[in-house]
Amino acid sequence: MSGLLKTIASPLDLRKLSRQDLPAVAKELREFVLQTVSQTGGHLGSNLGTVELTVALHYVFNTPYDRIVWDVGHQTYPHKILTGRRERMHTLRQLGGIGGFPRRDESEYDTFGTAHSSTSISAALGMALAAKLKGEDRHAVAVIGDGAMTAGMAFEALNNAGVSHAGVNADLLVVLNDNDMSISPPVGALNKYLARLMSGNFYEAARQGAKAVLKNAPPLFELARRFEEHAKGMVVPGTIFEEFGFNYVGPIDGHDLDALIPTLENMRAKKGPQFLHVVTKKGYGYQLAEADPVKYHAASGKFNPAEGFPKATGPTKTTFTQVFGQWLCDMAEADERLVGITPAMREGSGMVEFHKRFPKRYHDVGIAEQHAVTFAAGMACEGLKPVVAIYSTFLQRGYDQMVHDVALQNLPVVFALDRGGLVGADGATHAGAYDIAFVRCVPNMSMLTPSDENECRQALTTAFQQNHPVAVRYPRGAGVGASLDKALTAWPWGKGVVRRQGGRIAILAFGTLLHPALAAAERLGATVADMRFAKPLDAELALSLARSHDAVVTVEEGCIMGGAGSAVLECLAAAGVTTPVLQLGLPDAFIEHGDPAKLLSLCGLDAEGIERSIVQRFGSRPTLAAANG
Ligand SMILES: Cc1ncc(C[n+]2csc(CCOP(=O)(O)OP(=O)(O)O)c2C)c(N)n1
Repeated sequence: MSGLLKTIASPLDLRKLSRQDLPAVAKELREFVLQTVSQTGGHLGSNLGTVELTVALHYVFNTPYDRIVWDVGHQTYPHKILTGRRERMHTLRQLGGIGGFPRRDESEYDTFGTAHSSTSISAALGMALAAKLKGEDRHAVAVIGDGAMTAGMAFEALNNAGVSHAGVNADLLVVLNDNDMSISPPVGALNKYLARLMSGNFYEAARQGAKAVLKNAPPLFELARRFEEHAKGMVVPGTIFEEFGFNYVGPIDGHDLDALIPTLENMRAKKGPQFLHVVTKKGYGYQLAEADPVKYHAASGKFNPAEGFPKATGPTKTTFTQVFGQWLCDMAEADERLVGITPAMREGSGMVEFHKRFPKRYHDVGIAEQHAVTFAAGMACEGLKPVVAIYSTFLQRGYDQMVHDVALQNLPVVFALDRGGLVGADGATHAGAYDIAFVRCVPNMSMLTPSDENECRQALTTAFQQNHPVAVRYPRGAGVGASLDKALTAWPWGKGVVRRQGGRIAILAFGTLLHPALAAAERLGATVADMRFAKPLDAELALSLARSHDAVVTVEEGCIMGGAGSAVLECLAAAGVTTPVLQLGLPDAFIEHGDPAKLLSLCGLDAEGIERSIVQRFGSRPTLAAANG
């Protein structure tokens, strides 16, 4: 690292530099982001695209006294580097290292924890009004992408921010970082609207105008004001954001510090809700990422910046996501009522091929989980068979819609819940820890927990054949590598299977932890059942195993509280069966980012951990082994 960046221990140092130095800072910062991500993996394109914006915001605003809230927070690497974490960036997303998203416990500059999108305007509005109530003159800034802006929550916040609150107007600045991309190309009417704002000569004229105006620097403030008025005047008759009650400025070039800084200075001086529309390019400054922003949204591991992301070498294991994608195409072929719905996660949910082959039956609804679920409900009312592909963690957003719109009306919607369980480097915000608990308590809902790739395909087929709502949850990444039956075979409804017959202990496994459970059982001489259904629970199997063994152990990669193990306890209690039960699963704690295998081991959910817990609870291993004969 050369020159300036290493002199910046905090934004205070940045603010000591002259304006002329800032392009050099931005250049070094961009290089540092690229080098870091090439070693650690993580989000790339969005970070490269927000370098200048980050420099400008920390230069103009008095952070951390002034609050910057980053939406999603996947674009905060430049922010982390400028706010005292440069030397720890090599630990990014690793166990004990710094997180890939803002965290209040990591830095006072991380004003609000994010990772699920579209929360920034609400949070920043709360901060802005709190400042007013407390008589503080701090500013609150929300930085939100055009993708995140498609969510209902962002509009709920805009709707609330633009009005006075008992006579008080929030001094809130919303910066829309418009790069014309979500993870995949953006969808919806808002996107078309933003494109219209930028179309024609308007944006180019504003850009050139800014440059011309700002050439003869002082007094900058006045010139910036003129630029702003110039820009504003060109948007006739007022933007949708003005209709919401904001003072709209833009669009301006988000890579041009000479446009960004005076405009931000100017807007900082204004009272009431302000809206700045900034245009950036995802992956800016790194040719490969600019050319293929979908691919370069995030790196899964190390790469050589000169060569780009490595090509897969040799056969890689099929992931559960790929199993789902293949199943979706096969089932769509077999049943024309199938429609596939994704809230902006085409790639992550394995739907690229389905989109290609069945474009009319593919629906990317934007980052709008609530809408995705109710939209599916509407289609189900009309006799279609919707499959909502949604990460377990993001279904949390669509919970009421699942309860009120789908389950209450008993509509046949399939929820394909990817990333069930721990997710590794993305950490607690993305963990699919609660789905078994929050789905199974809802009447009419069922919850299937396949244990391997082929079971995943079978579970999806089983779910699709029902005439009521069913969730199928499967984890991130690959499983044990089970080979896939070509046929679309369904399971007998509500039935588990005994996978190993043993003695005293019966392990009831839900999902992919069946395999470490089998390994532990091998050493303990225990019985193991693949329960397959967290709901409806195979009560007959659970009760017969409880009655024929001295102890029952439940295993799941989900929260213990209310999870599948709880279902077993409820079943035993209802039948008056008093066999002791040990519940293994995720503890009542948020599990941080890190290597997935390490995290599972820390939670005691690898084979050794399962064995250890059983021995601790029910006696030493030799005794058990001897008893099992
Ligand atoms: C509620 C929710 N749904 C989905 C996601 C997954 N996700 C992360 S970033 C992203 C795209 C965000 O696009 P945009 O806001 O335009 O930011 P950009 O990456 O383009 O800078 C999505 C869909 C999420 N973080 N939160």
